[in-house]
Amino acid sequence: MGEDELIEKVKGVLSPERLAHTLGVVQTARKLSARYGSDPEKAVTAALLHDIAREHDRNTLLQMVRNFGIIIDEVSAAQTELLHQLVGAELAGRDFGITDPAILNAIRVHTTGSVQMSLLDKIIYLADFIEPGRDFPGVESIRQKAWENLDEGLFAATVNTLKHLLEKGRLIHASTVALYNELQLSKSCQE
Ligand code: DGI
Ligand code: FE
Ligand code: FE
Repeated sequence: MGEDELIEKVKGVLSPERLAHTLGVVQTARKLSARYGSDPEKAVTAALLHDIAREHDRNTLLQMVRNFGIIIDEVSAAQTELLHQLVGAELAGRDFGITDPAILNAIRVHTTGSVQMSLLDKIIYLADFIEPGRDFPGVESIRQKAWENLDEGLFAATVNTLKHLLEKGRLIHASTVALYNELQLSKSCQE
């Protein structure tokens, strides 16, 4: 499927607001992949598909988790918004014919992040965070860092997420914590 064909198909599953966000992620992912020397085609495909499961309600997502045989942990089961990364990767394969594991993994970890993220995983995670439609406090500084140094951008985004989750009293997924620790460890090694 070419990019235009993918866009047409994605339009069918996203609300206008989510589509605008998705196209922002595509634009940012394209720029980040040029900046950091990643395959732009893979970045565009992963960006286009990253939120294809985002519009489904909790029951539908849980049903899909069962049907796809996805094994989920307690925290993902309790927090609906953590399910769409897992279901999204399966739908990208089933409905959009994506077989490239690099693209599927970037979708699968785009919300929580994970340890040992690939360049593509990091680009999608960050593009999702800083696309032009995002306007939360602190986004400008994360944008700047993401452009200067990918891992510093990633660290800033992860810290922002953790603070936000703590403030709201939400559950924190183990992958979010693991990413934070990994980045913090590599920072302290450099000091
Ligand atoms: O799908 P989007 O809204 O574009 O963005 P996303 O896939 O990054 O999902 C964002 C939401 O996921 C945001 O409200 C923060 C939340 N999130 C990220 N990590 C965790 C988390 N929520 C919980 N409960 N725990 C996490 O570790
Ligand atoms: Fe998402
Ligand atoms: Fe998103």
